[in-house]
Amino acid sequence: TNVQQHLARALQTDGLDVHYQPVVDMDTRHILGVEALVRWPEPSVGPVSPSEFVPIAEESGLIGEMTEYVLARCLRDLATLPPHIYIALNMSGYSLPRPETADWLIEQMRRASVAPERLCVEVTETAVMRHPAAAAQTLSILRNFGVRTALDDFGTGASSLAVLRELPVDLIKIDRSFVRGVATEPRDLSLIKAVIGLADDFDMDVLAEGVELEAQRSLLLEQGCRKGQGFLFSPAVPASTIAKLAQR
Ligand code: G
Ligand code: G
Ligand code: MN
Ligand code: NA
Repeated sequence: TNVQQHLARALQTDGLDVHYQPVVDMDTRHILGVEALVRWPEPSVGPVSPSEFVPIAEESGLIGEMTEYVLARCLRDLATLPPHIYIALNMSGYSLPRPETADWLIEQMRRASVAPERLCVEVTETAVMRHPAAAAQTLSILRNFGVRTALDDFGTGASSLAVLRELPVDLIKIDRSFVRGVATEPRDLSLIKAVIGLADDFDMDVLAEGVELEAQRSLLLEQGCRKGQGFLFSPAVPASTIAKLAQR
């Protein structure tokens, strides 16, 4: 398609940007890390959302190239950020079950001399549940190397608890659709309490996505969820802005 050709060209001509959304300690508001989010400022049609072009990249075989592009940016930008800040990379459900993925990532990190703890790999719950054994294999290789692992969009993917219990992930990211109602909808609060309890039982850390309101922040903190991401703190911004924010 037309979009596919444009995207292929953007990948070849440095036409994509990578922005970073802070992950904060919701109590102190200090930046703990950032999530890399790809941006396509297509001049002829205006910005195209990754929720549109990532699926196109997956279907057209460009996803490998796009992931390489984003990772290269992350490895370069890590050098400009304070050493306590990590970058979380979204891994496509297409790459996750492939046996070469983990080795490839490790090789890129070695070449860039980046400490493994400075990278976190995010995979969606939906992608994991599609190929649980292969996903666990990729995640466990990365985690043994020292890379952190996170389960993204948690609550939207119908996890098997048996799979979740054995999954080598350090962090569960509660999907923003549940965070939205945490201060107003008793059922959302119940669900969030259950996820926090589950994470605790499985020795996993927990993070709330899409925090937009003070009321959500304080309720989440009260429930023992200390890490958060959302417009209340910051949208995704260029690496240079993160470097400035982190100095404060
Ligand atoms: O940043 P935004 O909310 O527009 O992102 C929309 C979706 O695109 C999210 O689900 C996000 O995880 C996904 N996304 C953003 N950047 C990347 C990326 O570099 N790789 C992959 N696979 N998905 C991404
Ligand atoms: O699926 P994933 O969690 O990777 O998606 C990240 C997406 O969520 C990005 O597109 C980002 O712009 C969006 N996002 C980040 N914070 C907020 C927020 O507080 N509210 C809303 N509505 N979207 C957010
Ligand atoms: Mn994510
Ligand atoms: Na997410």
